[in-house]
Amino acid sequence: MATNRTFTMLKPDAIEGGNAGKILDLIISKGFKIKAMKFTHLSEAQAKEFYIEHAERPFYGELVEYMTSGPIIAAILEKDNAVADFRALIGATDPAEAADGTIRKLYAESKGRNAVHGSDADASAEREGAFHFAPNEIF
Ligand code: DAT
Ligand code: MG
Repeated sequence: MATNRTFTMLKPDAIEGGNAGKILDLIISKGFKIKAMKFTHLSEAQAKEFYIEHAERPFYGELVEYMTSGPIIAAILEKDNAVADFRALIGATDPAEAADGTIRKLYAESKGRNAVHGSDADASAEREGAFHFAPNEIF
């Protein structure tokens, strides 16, 4: 995947809260193009593997439990400077610290239930996109 792509998930609280359409509309309005997308429900094994870099953190169990608590929307997004621009659009991990107008400020409930995932680097975007999508599901 090139440096103009990033990976996102709309997390269970965003789906459960009925905010998926509004969040996708905001993402598209900011110039991101959807290159792949699916509505899915992570298994415990998938969530553990996806967040493996956090395995030693105290919140890992809570994170896996939350991410498997309901369905998510996973997507690959394309835009110039996709990774950095998308991180700016989603805002800080903790919605209390997220800037006005960011997705987490608008829709996140808490640091743990924070509405949306965004890759933190090009290598992460590549790994995370490939984790969720086969080559023939990316357009
Ligand atoms: P981000 O999602 O902003 O990249 P991260 O990679 O540090 O943040 O952590 C991944 C997810 O783990 C985050 O979106 C929510 C959860 N998380 C992080 N820190 C947490 C904490 N202190 N307590 C509870 N959940 C936390
Ligand atoms: Mg992260």
